[in-house]
Formats: sequence, structure tokens, C-alpha cells
Amino acid sequence: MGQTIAQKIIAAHLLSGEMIKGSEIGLRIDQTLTQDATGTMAYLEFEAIGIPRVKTERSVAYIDHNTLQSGFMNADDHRYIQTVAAKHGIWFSRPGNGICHQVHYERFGVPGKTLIGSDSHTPTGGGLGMLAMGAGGMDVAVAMGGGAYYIPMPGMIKVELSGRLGGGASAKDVILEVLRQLSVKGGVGYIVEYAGPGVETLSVPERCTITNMGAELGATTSIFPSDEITRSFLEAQSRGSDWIPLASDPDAEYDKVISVDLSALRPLAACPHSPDNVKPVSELSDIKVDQVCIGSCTNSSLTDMLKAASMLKGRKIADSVSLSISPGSRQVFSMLAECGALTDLIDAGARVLECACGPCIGMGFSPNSGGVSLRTFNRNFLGRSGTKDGQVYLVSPETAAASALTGYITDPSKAGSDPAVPAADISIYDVPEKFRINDSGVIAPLDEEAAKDAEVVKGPNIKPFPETYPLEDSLDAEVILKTGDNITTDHIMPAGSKILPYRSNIPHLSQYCFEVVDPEFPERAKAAGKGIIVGGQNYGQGSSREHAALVPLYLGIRAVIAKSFARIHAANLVNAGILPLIFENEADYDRIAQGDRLELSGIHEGLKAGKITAKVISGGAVKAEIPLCMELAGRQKEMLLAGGLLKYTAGK
Ligand code: MIC
Ligand code: SF4
Repeated sequence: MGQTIAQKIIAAHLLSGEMIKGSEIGLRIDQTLTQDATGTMAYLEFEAIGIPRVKTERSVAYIDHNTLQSGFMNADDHRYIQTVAAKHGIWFSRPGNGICHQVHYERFGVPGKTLIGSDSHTPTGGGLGMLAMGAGGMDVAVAMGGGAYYIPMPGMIKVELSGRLGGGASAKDVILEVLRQLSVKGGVGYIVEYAGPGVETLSVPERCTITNMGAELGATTSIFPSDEITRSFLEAQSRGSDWIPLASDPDAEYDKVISVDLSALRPLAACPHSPDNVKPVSELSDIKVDQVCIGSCTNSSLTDMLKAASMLKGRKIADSVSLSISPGSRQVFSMLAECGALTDLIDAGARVLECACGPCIGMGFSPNSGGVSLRTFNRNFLGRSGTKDGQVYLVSPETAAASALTGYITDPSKAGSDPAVPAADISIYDVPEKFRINDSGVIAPLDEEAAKDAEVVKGPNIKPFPETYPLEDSLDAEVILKTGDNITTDHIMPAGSKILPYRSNIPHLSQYCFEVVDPEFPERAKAAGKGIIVGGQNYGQGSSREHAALVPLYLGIRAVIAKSFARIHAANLVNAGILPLIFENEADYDRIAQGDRLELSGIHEGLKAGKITAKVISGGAVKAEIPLCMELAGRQKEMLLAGGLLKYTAGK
């Protein structure tokens, strides 16, 4: 049987396991990336493993999330990451150099290689033909040390692309259409592969927009072939020698196939508060807009910025709109300046922000109360913008620019018929064929000799890793919180400018755990000393932040029971030594109430069998007995018994 692209890369990197859907495989990892909001923890964990130099081909530490530096905390973390990177053989991308995923595919990504990153949008690299996956910081630490990365062997979804984009539609609309078809759960357990004649009509940055937001499908990753378009892109980055061709075999088999006709696509928007709440932009035209943000790792390429600039050139944004632009990288920024597009953006009234995540993660530029914010980003979860009742719509750069001009959500396909809404036309800018290469924002690691005496600087904001516990044979604890479906890691451990500076300080972060769902949760959990969380479907979707496991751990959470889990979060729970349990019968979810006590005994035997029964105790009496499953690989069981990944790795 022929193989898909992803299967070929997996086969070439397989260290353990069999490529049978659902069974655990261990992969050799060629490259890693971290960003600063998850990186401090990842490097503390790497240091704890005690390996002097990374064993990967390329590891890069980016600073892009926490760049506000309001107080010493961010700067302390930056200094720590820079010094720990220099010492251990890791490249360092300075604050202001750009968003990790954008810079990585421009300067470091290589088709056919494996990449894991402590950020859920690492699959962006799939646009370049990499097998790129988001992971918890601990997994990245282990991979830097030469250890395998373990995942359940994914199934394969093919998205067959035909036609060519037109009519104001862009790459963002492709992924919004896929999200509309598959939903935020539709990719769980799968790799999404793009194929068909439409592929060659899409540039690498367009492909990266699509693979980036594949994270919102819950997919393990997404991938495009590596073809002539990929080769030209790498050549234009002066990295032509990194290119290899990659395609699926004609008889490769997929579990599921969906198709998207690019020619028929029209502009779409993901409406509040989920990336799969997708509607045609043309149906939203009555909605007044307060804010427009163009940027983020989804849509901050040079072409994205040029499209917006070409529409805004010689015009003025609506008085009621505040517009921000954050170029994805220093390369994009400098090329925008060079061709004059930056001036057009400034003259139209845009506020130019740093090359960083910025508003995407609530680091400034929060909308006004109840404000409507149109963003070219990838997530519109409740409260993520920093404004609790902000109404965030996810759109393409074209829709964003058109709406910034009119002050209402505006369909860019109207271009021409409405003189206020011009069509994007990047040919008005004289852009060189080759990208401008200036890696002044990247610092190479020290050589082995110099590294020996190099000091790693840790400021007072960096607190030790929380204590983990070997799994006990019985657990008797209260259900401290019961949630609904689709709880995101932004619910569990919010980000934003107030909290993000404390990503290396778990005790401080713990006050904000579940803040948007139930602000009393941390107090209750602490008072109980030991607790359980009950969740619905897709618990832990979204970010890869392991803080969403480490903070509950710190607050005494020992088990989470859900109808289903998002992949990275489930792995993070196990890494932290928290037991993830799944309802055997989903209807049993209704038989547990917040405040009930759950009794689990014979956990070690249950772990072997993969199932256990929980007694639900309410008012002193047993009200139900509920069967629960543990969908864990053998290695994960050992990890839980050892008290999490770090203790397990140290014990080996
Ligand atoms: C996000 O987009 O939610 C983040 C911030 O980039 C996270 C990582 C984090 O929580 O630090 C992600 O996507 O993994
Ligand atoms: Fe940064 Fe936003 Fe991308 Fe996360 S999704 S890496 S916060 S730009």
C-alpha cells in the first residue's frame, strides 16, 4: 500500500511502536522550538534532565509572547532563556525578531524533518512539508535531550483542493471552510494532508496560514507536499539547498476525504467565541466594528501585510475603528518598510505594533467593553483578547482591511462595486524576488568549550517546578469543579498581560486558574487539599501550555475525568502526574455533581486493565458507581506511577 506524506516522514523517524492507528509511536525529533511563555518551564525541565548540549539538529528559543516588559519579570525570563540557550547549544531569537512560527518557517524549517514546539501552532511548519507538532514543554525538553516524542499513531484526513482562490477569498477562508466542515473536534487523532490540483496555486505563506490554524481542528498536525513552490520559497530565502521533494503515493489511503473548491470560496468569518462558528462575511454586514488587528502567526506574512496595505493605500480607516498591524517577523517588517507599504499603512491610520504575538494573546490592544474586534488571528475564545465580553471575529487580511475602512464587517469580494472597498493588489509594490536576509535578531549558541563556563542567569521571578506525586493506589477526593464541553486551556490557565509575566511562577499563576469559569476554584481546591475536575467533550483544547496541568497540580488536582480530551493537554496531564480518566458511558457525566466525593480504589490494577470504577458519594451515601477508562500507553502508565515525566526520565 502506498503512503501519505506524513506516513513517509513518520516511517523515516520511527524509534518505537507500530504505525497502527491509535497505538503509541515514538519519533526521532530533528528540530525543536520554544517560545518564552512556555520556554522558561521547558528549559528549567531541560536543565533538570542534566544533559549539557541539545542532541537535535536545530533547536531555537524564541521570545515573542511576553514582550511588554512591564516590570522585571519578562526581562528576567528573557535573560534566563538567552543564557540557558547559549550554554546548551540552542539558537536564540531575540524579542522583536518575530513570532516563532513565522520566523521558523522563513529561516529554519526544512521539508521532511520532524519539529516539535512548546506551542500549539507549531504545525505551521507543515506548510513547508515538515511534520511539525505542538507539545508540552516537558516533551520538548526530553526531545532536546535526544529522547523520542510519543504520540498515538494518527489517522489521515485528506483535504482535496481544486480550483484557484479569487473573489476576495484567501488562505484564511480555506481553513475557515475546513473548520466549518470538520469543527474544533474534527481533527482529533488525525493528520490533515492537503492534496489535489489546488495545492500548486497556493504559496508557502498561504499554506502556512492553513496548517497553522489546523491546530484549531484539534488535529495532530497538518501538512502540504514539498513541491516546486516550496523550492522557490526556500530559494528566495537563500536556503534552496534545504529543499527536498515530498508527495504522497498515488495509492495512499486516507480515513476520510473532504474537498474544497477554492474557486467557489467566498470570504468567511469565525464568529464569537469559537473558531468553528463560521459564517459567510456577507451575512455579517450589519455589525459595527470597533477594532481590527492584522497579524499573529496565522496571517502576518509579507503578502498578508502587502494585501492590507494595498487596500488601505491613499485611504483612511473609519473614525470608529482602531487598527493594529503586527508584522510576523523582522524580515516582513523591513521589507514592508523598503517597498513603501509601511508608509501606506501608517498614513491610513494603522497603529504599528512590534513583531510579536501581542493582541493575539491579550498582550495589549484589548478591545473596549463589549467591543467587536476583527482579527486575522486563530483563536477567539471568550476573554482571550483581555476584555471579558469582547466579541472577536476571525477573518482574512482582506476582510480585516475592508472592514477597517468602512467601520462595518465588510465583504472584500464587493471590491470594485463599492468604491470605498478596493481590491487587494500587491503588484503595486516593487518587492524583490528574494527575501531580505538579515539574521541580526538571531544569536548562535556558544561553542562547547565556551559553554562549559557560561553562567545561566535566573531572576527572582523564576520559581521551582511544582512537586509531582507518584500515583497512589486509591484516591478519595471531592469534585472541585464540573465544567461543560470544549473547555480550553485559556479557561484553565488564562494568559494576558496581567498573568503572562508569571509563566515561570506557578504559585502566583495559581490564583487565576479557571478565573473566567469559576473564580473561586483556586480557593476551594486549596482548602480541599486534594481534588478532581470533571469535564465534558474536548477538555483542554487550544494551547499547548503545560501550565494548564502544572497549576491544577499545584492546587491539588490529582485526576481529571472527561468525555474526551484534547491530545496535547491529555499528554501534559500525564507528564505532570495527573490521572486523565474518560467516561465509559458519556451519560454518566450527568450522575456526578460538583461537590460530590469520588472514591477510586485499586488504581494500580485498574491502570493495567485500562479501566476502573468510581464510587460517587453524595451526602455520605453512594449514589452511583461509574465505569471509567484510562486510554494510556504503557509508557504513560509507568510515568504516572513514577510521578510524571521528569521523575520517570530521571529514573531511567
Ligand atoms: C496560544 O496561542 O494560546 C499560545 C499562547 O501561543 C499557546 C502557548 C502558551 O500558552 O504559551 C499555544 O498555542 O500553545
Ligand atoms: Fe502567538 Fe497568537 Fe500564534 Fe499563539 S496563536 S503563537 S499567541 S501569535
